[in-house]
Amino acid sequence: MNKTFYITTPIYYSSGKLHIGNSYTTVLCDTMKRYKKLRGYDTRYLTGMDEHGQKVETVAKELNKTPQDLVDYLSNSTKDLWKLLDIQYDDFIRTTEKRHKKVVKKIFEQLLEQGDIYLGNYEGYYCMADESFFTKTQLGENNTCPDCGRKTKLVKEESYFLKLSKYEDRLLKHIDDNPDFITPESRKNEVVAFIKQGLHDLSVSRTSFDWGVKVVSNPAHVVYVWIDALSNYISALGYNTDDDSLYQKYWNGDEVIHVVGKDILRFHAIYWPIMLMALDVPLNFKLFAHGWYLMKDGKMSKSKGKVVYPGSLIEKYGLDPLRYYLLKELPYSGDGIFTPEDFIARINFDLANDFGNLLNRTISMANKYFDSKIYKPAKDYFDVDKELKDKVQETIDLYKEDMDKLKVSSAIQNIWKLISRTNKYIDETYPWVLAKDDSKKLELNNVLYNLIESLRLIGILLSPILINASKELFTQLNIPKELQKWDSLNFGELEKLTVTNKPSPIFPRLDKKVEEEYIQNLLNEEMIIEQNKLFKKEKI
Ligand code: ME8
Repeated sequence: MNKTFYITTPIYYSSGKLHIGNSYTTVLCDTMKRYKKLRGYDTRYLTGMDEHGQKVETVAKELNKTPQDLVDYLSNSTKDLWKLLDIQYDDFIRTTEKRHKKVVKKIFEQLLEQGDIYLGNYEGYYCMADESFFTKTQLGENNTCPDCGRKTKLVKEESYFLKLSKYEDRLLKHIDDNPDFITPESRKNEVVAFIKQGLHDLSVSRTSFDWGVKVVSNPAHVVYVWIDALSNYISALGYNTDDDSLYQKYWNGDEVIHVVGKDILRFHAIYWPIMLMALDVPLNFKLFAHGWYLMKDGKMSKSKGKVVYPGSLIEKYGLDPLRYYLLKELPYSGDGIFTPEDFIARINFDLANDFGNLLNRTISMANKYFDSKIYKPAKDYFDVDKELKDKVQETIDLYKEDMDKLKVSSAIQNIWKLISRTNKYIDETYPWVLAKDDSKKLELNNVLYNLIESLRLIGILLSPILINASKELFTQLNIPKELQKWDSLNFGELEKLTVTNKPSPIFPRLDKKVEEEYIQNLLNEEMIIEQNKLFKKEKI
């Protein structure tokens, strides 16, 4: 039986249109799903929408719409976006769905019956944008939210509480016993430091608004949106229902990964495991917390207006450049800054010059010198043949290591080192000189074979990342289906082939100045248009 792999994105708030920051998380998970699938895993990819909470209720009111209208509109627009980004999710959960609410209700009642949730009174500060509670001492100046800087509101109400303190030691032990429970390491350290300050019991219900899952035994209370939202990871698998086969298979399977932004790690690394411990559900998951995409002047945010939308970039430049940019430019444990200059530079230098040109030159030479037909050589002819093959093997090994740890940016950088090495191989073997001497036919065939074989393997490694370009590479080289698979990831499996005689550049070079200006204008214009569309003009 194949090993299982279950990967999830956070479920996004239904309070505005998604931007490239949210798209990053979704593309990253998509890439991981495709990678694991390529390696033969039985994969399941869950994403969805967080549709309850005070923020949704407030935005809907501002728009003069019902919350249901707003969440229906945003869930459709999000699905359209994922289609555009060619996201291969298996399930899209919405917290307003019956299947989800049923499970949340059961979870809440069970924890209440067990005494892990109890009724008390809450007094503290609430940040609606983050749907988070804070104590006075945690706040910034003028009672602002320590996470996002917005004004918080003093809340005094009857509330249910979840006993976090009871599970503090067990949680610390779990983190200690499972060194890769939270990665990167630096983020894990932040979580441990936070827990060690001592956990206060968490307010897990609200009475001052309506838009949420009602507590069954006391319907004046609505379940706190984070308790509701976190449950999606198992409600979508049918946990605690008549048919829990997906839950048994994937949650209790081999690998479960929740990918989250650093802003919501605390909820996933503290509240979620404690909920599961209380429910006696195995803590089978790992957490990967990534950084943010920033604009030059701060974090991208749905409500603050500093945003880059993926739609127009894809329309103008195609899908792969955006996927490449997003996956490459965010370092494993830091933040990244989106600029039009970098976006165009990545297309021109990495995609068009280094990669596209290598493919194009190789095919043109195969056409010109061998009427498109290339054979596997009987032996190596040059010292650099071995060097190239060693570099290919090293790249494959590093790729596996990186991808298994979600270090996709590093995997991409190593593939580009191989691309550079392959380009250098052309400069070192002088195929245009070999072509002038009829007695060097075998040497020349050897050069072209090695180039094509390197490109084939590069195509396999890139297939979870550049989904269209890798297909185009296989098509233009005429690589048979079975040699596009992970099992064929060995130099020399290709025997012979006839490449296309009509090569076309997979990434055309762009005019730097014109395109940078185009994106800059797009950013300025779109911000205004989108806000108007969503908040004023468009019927939703
Ligand atoms: O927090 N750069 O939803 P959300 C990179 N509903 N990633 C970013 C980003 C940026 N600038 N901005 C957002 C919520 N993200 C809750 C989650 S899960 C049970 C509930 C990504 O719509 C990042 O992954 O605010 C972040 O955690 C997620 O979008 C939050 O989206």
